Amino acid sequence: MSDTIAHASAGRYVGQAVLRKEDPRLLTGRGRYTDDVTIPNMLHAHFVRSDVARAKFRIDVSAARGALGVVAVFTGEDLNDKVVGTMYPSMFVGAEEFMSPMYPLAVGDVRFVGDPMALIIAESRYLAEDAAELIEIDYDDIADPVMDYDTALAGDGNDVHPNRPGNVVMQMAVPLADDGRAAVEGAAHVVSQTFVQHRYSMIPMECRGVLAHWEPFDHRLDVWMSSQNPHEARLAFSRATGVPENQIRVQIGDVGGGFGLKSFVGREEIVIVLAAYVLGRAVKWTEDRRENLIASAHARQEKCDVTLAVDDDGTIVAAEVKHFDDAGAYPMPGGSAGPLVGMLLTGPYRVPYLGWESTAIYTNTCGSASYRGPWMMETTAREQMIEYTARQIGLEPLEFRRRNIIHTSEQPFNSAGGMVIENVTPEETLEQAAAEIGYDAFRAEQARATAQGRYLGIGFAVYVEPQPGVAAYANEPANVRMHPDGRVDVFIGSGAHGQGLETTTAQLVAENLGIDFDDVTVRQGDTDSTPFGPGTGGSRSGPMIGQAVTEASLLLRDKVVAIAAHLLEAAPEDLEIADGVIAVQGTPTKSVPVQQVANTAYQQSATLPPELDKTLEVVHRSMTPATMWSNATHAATVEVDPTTGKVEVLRFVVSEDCGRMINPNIVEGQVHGGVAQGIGGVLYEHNVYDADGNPLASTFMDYLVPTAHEIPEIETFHIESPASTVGGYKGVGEGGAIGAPAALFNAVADALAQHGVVVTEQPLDPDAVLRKIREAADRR
Ligand code: MCN
Repeated sequence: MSDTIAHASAGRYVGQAVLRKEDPRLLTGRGRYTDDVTIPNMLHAHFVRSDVARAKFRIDVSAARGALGVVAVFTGEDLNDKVVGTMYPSMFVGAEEFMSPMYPLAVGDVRFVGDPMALIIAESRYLAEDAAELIEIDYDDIADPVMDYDTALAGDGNDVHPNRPGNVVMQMAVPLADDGRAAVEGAAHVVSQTFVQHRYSMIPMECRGVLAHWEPFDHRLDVWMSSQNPHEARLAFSRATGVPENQIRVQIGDVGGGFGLKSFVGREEIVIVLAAYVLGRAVKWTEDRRENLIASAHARQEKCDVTLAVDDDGTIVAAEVKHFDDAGAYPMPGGSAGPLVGMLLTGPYRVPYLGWESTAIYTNTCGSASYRGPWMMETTAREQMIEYTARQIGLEPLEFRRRNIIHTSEQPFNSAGGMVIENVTPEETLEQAAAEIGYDAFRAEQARATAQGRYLGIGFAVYVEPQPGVAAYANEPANVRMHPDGRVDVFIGSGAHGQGLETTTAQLVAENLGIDFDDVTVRQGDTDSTPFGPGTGGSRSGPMIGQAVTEASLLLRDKVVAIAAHLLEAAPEDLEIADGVIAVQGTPTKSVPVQQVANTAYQQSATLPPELDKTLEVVHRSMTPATMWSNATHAATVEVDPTTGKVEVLRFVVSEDCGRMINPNIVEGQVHGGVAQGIGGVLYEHNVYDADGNPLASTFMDYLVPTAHEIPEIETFHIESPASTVGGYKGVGEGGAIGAPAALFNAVADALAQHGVVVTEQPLDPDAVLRKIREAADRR
């Protein structure tokens, strides 16, 4: 291992596996989710959705309007013009041309099964759903839906949105330069293959939900919603309704998972807020699981045509990729991460030349949204291509990686995709994962098993993950306030949705202020009390909340120490804080409790010199460093049953580097959750459609989410290398879901390759695996 890798030592709280503050509440059923909030006289909403993928429609809601308990029924014609500004969230304002037209409710045309056509508001959800039976809908001109890349890009005028001709959401390219083309032409091996990833999605335990209340006399819009991004939501509601931001309060409470789905405000959430605004009553909508599965957002349906040019000695000399992304009918912002897939394709490898093109298309399916590592197709395609190419040119995949991986000594490394990659340890994690999974021993066991007709395989995935620092992500706030009793509140601009920020944020404050962990309260997810923040996304809370909270706590510490220095008649630089007591270094008897300092500042301030700052409060905003990266290697072993096609995951090893860990327990939990989603994605989960655009997985009987039985123990190892952030933290939340699919896919591909079977497409459910085995047998 390189000696540039420093292993950070644990502090009193930072680096410790402190038990999660939120768990007693959440595990005893005392969490407060959006659906738990009630307001007297609130109304309940139900959406009427399209049953067909593509049609013109007429809707008659008159009978429903007179139904028992119904207060209002809105169609697109009634509601859409209530949007005074834009439907686009702030991050993407100005980039509307890259996005689908966004209507609150469908008008005239429906574009996917689940498209919201009307909203019924009634005294109860039951009455609203009963009234839906009275709505009459006529569908005309049902054209064949656009369901695949070829149909979408045929250029025959068969457009999902007439004002988006050619079905192109976004297309960008940086072609291979002439030198790169020459490198391909001169290479000993040029290998091309297409890799297909299928549609699966976020599936949070808590579906989406929103409760909105407009108080016309106070000019006050109160919104409770299940969100990863309360401030962004407030901005979106302000733009849609015209209510100024400071008259809108968004609170998120506890959030039962988001995984990217709740990063942005969806059509339904805008519709509920508009309806509450129009009616002047509180309106609640809680998405049910069927709606969540067919109409919230989908992800991952992408394919890549990849070419690698390789010299005789196994050195990669150039790469080219054409990426296609099915964004559905109404992609959400962040739903198509195409340019990142292209730019990141070379990942942790030394590839001198890269050409890329990325195209996102509209289809008559549920729109896409960002899902935990939304650009992860670069890892899926690259890591599958690495192993595929290695087999084609007769090299061990591990050896092929070793010959091309970027060493720490080569960093900062300017990638062919235009990125500056630094502070990453791909080689170290690769070697750690290979050692921990017992690579050589497994290969020997595999050879014996293959001779007996068994299908054993091993696969790897190595990736480097950027934590973005652009637009709203360019800064992160943290405000810290000490109370007269010495306890501290910390206000962060984001809001946890499962990843434990209440705990890690308190650890950071306690560590840097030298106070007790239990004396810190984390305030989050309420736009009235917390500073504007960009929410959680891009695995940036660890690095950026970590940095902002560290800096704010140290600024507050300076103020506390300055007052203590006066009380102790000592120089501030001679003081230290530990366990809530400030003492002169080397003379512990000369000390004062933090609580006494706080009490003096607030209640006996006249006893302090006028020049001493007595505001024990810090308002802080931290700027994002130019580059932030983390990285990991995943390795899996599997056995495939050639008679049933079932894949058994034997072992799953992760070696990750998120820099200094704030809480190793939480870091490992993040890795485990992401890997479970990756395993579920490759083997079980599929938002499958038929050719007419009907979703075939609309319950958990059809959409298979893995349980503890399907997920093996995930063995997690750490490398803590330096980071660009204050505190040394890098992101980890998305990584599990980025690396796991490719590692598992490669393990299955390796098992099948031992018997001459080639796979390049997900999912790898038993049917698909068996079909591939039979096709290969038929060819022999
Ligand atoms: N952490 C740490 N040490 C580090 C880095 C992070 O202890 N060196 C901790 C953080 O303090 C935080 C957690 O690990 O508690 C994840 O941090 P980070 O990687 O910064 O990611 P974010 O907090 O920004 O979370 C977002 C990320 C994304 S983008 C999705 S999507 C996601 C996720 O992580 N969705 C999740 N993790 C999830 N976990 C749960 N349970 N539910 C989701 O919906």
